[in-house]
Amino acid sequence: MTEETRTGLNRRQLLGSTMALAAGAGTVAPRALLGAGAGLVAGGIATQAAAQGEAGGQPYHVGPGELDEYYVFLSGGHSGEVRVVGAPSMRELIRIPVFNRESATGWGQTNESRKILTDGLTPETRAYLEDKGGIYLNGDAHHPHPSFTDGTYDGRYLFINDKANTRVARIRLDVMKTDKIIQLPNQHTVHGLRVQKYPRTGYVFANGEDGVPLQNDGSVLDDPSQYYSIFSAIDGDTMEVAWQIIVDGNLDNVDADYQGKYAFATCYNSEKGVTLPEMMEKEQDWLTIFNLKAIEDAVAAGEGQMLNGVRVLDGRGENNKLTRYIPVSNGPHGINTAPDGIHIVANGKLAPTVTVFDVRRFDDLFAGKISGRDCVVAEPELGLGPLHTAYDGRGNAYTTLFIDSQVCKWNIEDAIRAYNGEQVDPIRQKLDVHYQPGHNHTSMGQTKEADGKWLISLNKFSKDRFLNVGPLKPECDQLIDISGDEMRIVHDNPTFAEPHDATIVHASKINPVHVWDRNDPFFADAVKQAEADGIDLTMDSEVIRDAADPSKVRVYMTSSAPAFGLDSFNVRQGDEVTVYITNIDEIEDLTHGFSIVNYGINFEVAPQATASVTFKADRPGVYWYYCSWFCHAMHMEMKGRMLVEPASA
Ligand code: CUK
Ligand code: CUA
Repeated sequence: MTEETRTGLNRRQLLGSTMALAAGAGTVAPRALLGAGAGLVAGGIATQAAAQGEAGGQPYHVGPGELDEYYVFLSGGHSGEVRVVGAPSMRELIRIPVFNRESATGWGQTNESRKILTDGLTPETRAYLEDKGGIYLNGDAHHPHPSFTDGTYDGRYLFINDKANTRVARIRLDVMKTDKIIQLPNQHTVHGLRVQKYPRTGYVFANGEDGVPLQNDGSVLDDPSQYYSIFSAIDGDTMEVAWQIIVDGNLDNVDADYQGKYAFATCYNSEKGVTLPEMMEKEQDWLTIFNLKAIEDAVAAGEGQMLNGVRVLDGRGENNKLTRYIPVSNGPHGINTAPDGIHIVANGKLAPTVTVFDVRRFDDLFAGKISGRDCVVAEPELGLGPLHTAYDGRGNAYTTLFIDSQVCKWNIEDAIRAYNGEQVDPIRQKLDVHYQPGHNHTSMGQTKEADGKWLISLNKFSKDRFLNVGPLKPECDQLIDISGDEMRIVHDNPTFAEPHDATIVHASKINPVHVWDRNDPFFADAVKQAEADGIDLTMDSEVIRDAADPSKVRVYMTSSAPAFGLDSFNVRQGDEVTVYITNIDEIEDLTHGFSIVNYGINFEVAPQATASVTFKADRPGVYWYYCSWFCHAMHMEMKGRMLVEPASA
């Protein structure tokens, strides 16, 4: 039942009447009343709190100057970035560039970011990108997941995958900057990504989706029998691949248990097909379970093979000691561990059911005492296109139904009773969402501290939901109040291309710094070079020509509102110039930028940071550089000239 059907009014009618009422009431925000439609109709003009109380809801309006209770980390999808949003307001707080090239921060242009973007590439990719600017310009970010300690978020890192170019990135949550990106060798695409919950992260699990030859050098082409999908575990502390497992089928999504013993992935295309009909042939695919202890023992014993610097083990087939394959209906998609630490739900996608496993039975499964299907404790039929499931910590699960455009709330214990033959309906409510939901996520719902307050439904289609912007529509994120017995949509907002997944983290778990620490490793290379040149970055502004290679020039400049340390500097046409800007302002939020006109250069320098860029001064003439972040009343005057002397003919 939707909000519309309960109140008997559609959104626009309600909005219209609310506007009129709000005008009379003076202080009542239209959005607050809109969400509390039931209260409004029953009681006329009501304050937000009273209206929400009557409807059994919780406050969600965040007024000007008020802070949100949660951080939401949204993947930017094929934008390649991570977006940080506050909940429940859904206000966008910041974007963190990761796999993309970003104009405001200079991500992909500064030396600091290029080092992060290039250090972890495979040698083959490095060679491939050599004449293409050295970095990938695209990324397809799907699954943002923070690091855990003891079953809940510890505020250290956020990990995210790039499906398009087989990369995994780590973001430091203290500064909200990407600090490591690695490309996985031997693997082709990274789709599912989640992290070890216990005892800590620990491992970052990364699913290889597509199968390719192990040595993908052209020696094997159109022979799918020699294609392999790979499952990788990355050490979250070092960001090195710990081990890889060759598996049967294509891996889709992954999750881990609360015991630190198993990771498990949904798997489609058990047929190993390369065309759609081939992939759809069989009725059943698998849940693939990885036994972490058995894998670590095999790695320690030197089993398997070393391939491109990584220990690769074979986890194919029945009764190998590393993996088990449990049959589930054709094409399962999401896999989600419940906060009870016991139940795991694989979402049917092409089947109307979800399959519930009891993780406590996996020991016996690996010991050969029971069969895979003996681990299944429920299989409720929920509706069409179940993709992902979230939890409220009160025993309920919330599954997105892609084809039905609904979120289905159901009770895990009742589903188990029904599976055991009792006459109970586990379904509590179906709520229309707008439209075609993919992932959903509850507040703290992927931790043992699931608090059952909010659910976000990430809908792939928005259709008529917002002002038309032409053929390419935004996606639609909807915030749903799940604190009461009934789910209620309280807010929706458009998003751009396209958040697959999100994580809702209580603000108390994240403690970002206010200004940079001058000792931060992010700009340690610049500090080192300056020391070698006898420069104190926080004091000196100076041009230094390299003694060993006179075509190299280093320009050191402080920035302090409203002036750069140099009004101008001279270089020669053809010089390789590196400009180091150090923001010596200590005031929070006083960010400067550095842009050189017609040289295609711009980047940010936040308080106490150093940022640098290297370029060839191959255009002679006068080029103004200016501060690109509005920092001061005399921000427009914060500029200087780069004078490029023509090369002598
Ligand atoms: S996937 Cu996109 S909706 Cu990449 Cu997690 Cu399911
Ligand atoms: Cu510095 Cu604007």
